[in-house]
Amino acid sequence: MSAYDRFKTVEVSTDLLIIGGGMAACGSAVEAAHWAKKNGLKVALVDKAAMDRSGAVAMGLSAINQYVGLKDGQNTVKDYVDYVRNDLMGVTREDLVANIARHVDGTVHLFEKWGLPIWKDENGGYVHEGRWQLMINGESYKVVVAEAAKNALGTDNIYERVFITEPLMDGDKCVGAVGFSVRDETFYVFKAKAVLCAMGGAVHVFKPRSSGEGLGRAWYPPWNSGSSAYFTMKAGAEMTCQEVRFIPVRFKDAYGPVGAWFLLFKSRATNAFGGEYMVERRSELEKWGPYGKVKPIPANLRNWLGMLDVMEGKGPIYMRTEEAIQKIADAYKDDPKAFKKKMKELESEAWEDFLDMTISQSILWAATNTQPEEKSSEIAAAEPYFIGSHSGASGAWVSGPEDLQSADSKGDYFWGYPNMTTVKGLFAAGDASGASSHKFSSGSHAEGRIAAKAAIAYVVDNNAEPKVDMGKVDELKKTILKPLDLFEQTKGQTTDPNINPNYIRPKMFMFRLQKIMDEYAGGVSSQFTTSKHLLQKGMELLAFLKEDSDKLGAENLHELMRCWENIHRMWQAEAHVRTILFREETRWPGYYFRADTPKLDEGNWLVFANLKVQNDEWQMMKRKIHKIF
Ligand code: SFD
Ligand code: AMP
Repeated sequence: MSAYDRFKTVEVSTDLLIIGGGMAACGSAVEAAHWAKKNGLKVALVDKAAMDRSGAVAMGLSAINQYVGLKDGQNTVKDYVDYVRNDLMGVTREDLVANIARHVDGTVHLFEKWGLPIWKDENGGYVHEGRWQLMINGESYKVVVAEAAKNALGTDNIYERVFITEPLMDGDKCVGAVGFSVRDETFYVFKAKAVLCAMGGAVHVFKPRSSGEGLGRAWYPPWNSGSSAYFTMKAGAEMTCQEVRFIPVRFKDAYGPVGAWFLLFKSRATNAFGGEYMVERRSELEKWGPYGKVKPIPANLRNWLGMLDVMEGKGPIYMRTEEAIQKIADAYKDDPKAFKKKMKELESEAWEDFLDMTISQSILWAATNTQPEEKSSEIAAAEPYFIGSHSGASGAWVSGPEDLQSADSKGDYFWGYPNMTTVKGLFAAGDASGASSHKFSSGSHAEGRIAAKAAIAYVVDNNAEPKVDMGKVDELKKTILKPLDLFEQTKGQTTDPNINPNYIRPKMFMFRLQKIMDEYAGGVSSQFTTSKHLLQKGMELLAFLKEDSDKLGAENLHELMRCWENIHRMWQAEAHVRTILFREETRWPGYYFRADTPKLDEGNWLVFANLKVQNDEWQMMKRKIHKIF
């Protein structure tokens, strides 16, 4: 029997469908439940994993990276907008950033109310890692946030371990989604009056530094596989900033984050000769327009200065953990007892930073006899990620709020419902929405709340039953399940199931995609450098890959998910390559360098590079940047 005949079909009808169970989706759930109750509406949520530990915050986090401190007058919304605009080299949607900034503190207070331990100082104030960041004991961060979401929605309305593959459309309106269970042979059809996409970012589009024995280790998690980008693009939504990948500098090989070291411990990074690239290469910053002169120096430029050292053979680059710890403890050097106590405290904070969010980094320290108070650790630029919530910006182009528009921006940035994409009824938040970087875990949750409130308002205004073409759903069921049949029918034709001319297994498909991106689109192996000619060649190879995606084979449900994850990644890849090609300048050195257009071009390219896919045609377009604050 074919998979199509074997799989039972389950239909679920709801008013609002939230797709994803991560930070943005959990925020959406809490807010949607509140407004749905007031309006007698139904909300369902579907996650490919188990919400308690799904998404980027699975392992926990050691800081909340966005807290504005409006009530205490620590900062203003404008301060945050200025910070984000500068960090993104001038390319940002100020209305979206401001909307999140004015709501994010409330989200953080909710986290605390729900039980998340936030560090306190002796006066009862939050302990800051940096200006915007709060230290937390965050190993159970996701469990705490998911519990609130589950309580709000009720478990009957939550579908876990269901992988969403495609949007359902009624003309230009999104009316639901289809997917399959990764535990039993069930095909799901969700029909909804509005859909909120929050399926995270994309990892493993590029070849990772960790390959072979280390494959699967990454900073951002590999289960963030491009579903948000695919879903919104397939629905026909306009996308933005698809060229703005994020490359974080991380502790080498286990990807421990650096924020706590640079900001809390005030550590320096030095090269093998003891030189400090942030000091020695300061003059390089002159080349990057007004953005080289701001504080903090944009993340990509900080990367770039370190990369110049590496390219000159001055590596390894080290995080000087021992120096930073000694410097802090030095204040107690005249009191041996206090000194010992402080050293113990610093040592435990250093380990906890990683035990809270990147456990493998602590394991690597243990395995290499690294005591951070005695020995430096290597840091390196990681592979590129697509993550609109952190320091990248890729995602769907969404409407901003009406009250934050200027006379100029309103026509371009506002179309009725905050966080609605250009597709009717389709909303996006977190990594799924673009041009509003630096929202992180807290801002993604806050943005989820904003989007959910707007989505419920949309349903109240457009309360018609979704029209779903069941013939089309049937076709989708056949296409989605096809890899299972292809594998089953042809697996006996060779002795090794990995090598078979009839199908390609998802892992091999992913390796092929990663090789193309690594070599042609500026990955780790090509020092993040590319050019028009390399990109054009890459496009040629991506077209062959796309052709072969029809031949993906899956041995079981788990592999079927892997097949679709990689198709989603492939679309993210194509959007990226096309947008780097379109933008004829280098604006984010340290994220990527276009060797044939090696300079910033403020005259022609201080704009958003957007795209849209319709009837398989990709359209590229420039959109104006409005200064509102
Ligand atoms: O230190 C489908 N992040 C940090 N944020 C902070 O606030 N503080 C930190 O300390 C941060 N750092 C950090 C961070 C992330 C990671 C991995 C590390 C360190 C090691 C960033 C935040 O985590 C991030 O900004 C938010 O989590 C983004 O939220 P959101 O909701 O956009 O994405 P998600 O949480 O990953 O959730 C995605 C969900 O979608 C599901 N999903 N469901 C159904 N069908 C499909 N096809 C699906 N595809 C995905 C997922 O299961 C998940 O539920 S530090 O480095 O800066
Ligand atoms: P990271 O651990 O690198 O993700 O950083 C956590 C937070 O600190 C993010 O908001 C970063 O943008 C910020 N950050 C990290 N390093 C620096 C630095 N050297 N200067 C200023 N901000 C930083």
